[in-house]
Amino acid sequence: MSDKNRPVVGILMGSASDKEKMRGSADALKRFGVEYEVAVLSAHRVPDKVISFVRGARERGLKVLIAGAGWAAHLAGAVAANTTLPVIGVPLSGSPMGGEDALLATVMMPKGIPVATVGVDNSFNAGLLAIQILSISDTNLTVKLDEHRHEQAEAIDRANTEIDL
Ligand code: RP5
Repeated sequence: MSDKNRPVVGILMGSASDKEKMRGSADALKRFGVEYEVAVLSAHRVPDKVISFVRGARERGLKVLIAGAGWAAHLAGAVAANTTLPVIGVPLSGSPMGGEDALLATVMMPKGIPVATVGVDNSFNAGLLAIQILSISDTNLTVKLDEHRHEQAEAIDRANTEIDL
């Protein structure tokens, strides 16, 4: 595999049933032409596999890890505990608590092991944040991020010319 096609972002999820909620990360990365790999890795059901995946991640060329999980969402924390790569947590809805449980489990990391947490089910923002991190050393991505911001601003301008009550 040439370096160009080598995944630089890992999208991890606690269950295959999280797939649709995590699609936003893949959408963002595809839109910016960033290669990624995907894995289902449960913090509670296959803890050893989480460790071996994450400990080899930097060597395999991954630069940012995104981890989405619902309920008592410990995946992002377990991932962050085993790497110094940046970890972005996506709390997912689906439990009787609607994602508030996953939000608190993901965001309330103890001092020393950070997880950058996005909003409940906002996996697109996790992908975008991964791209922003990568853009620190990739000016091509910086240009695309500026274009994306510009497109968003244009959409607001359009809304202002069309808004009617
Ligand atoms: C699923 O269980 C959730 O959506 C979540 O991602 C997953 C958590 O798995 P464990 O890490 O608790 O096994 O129902």
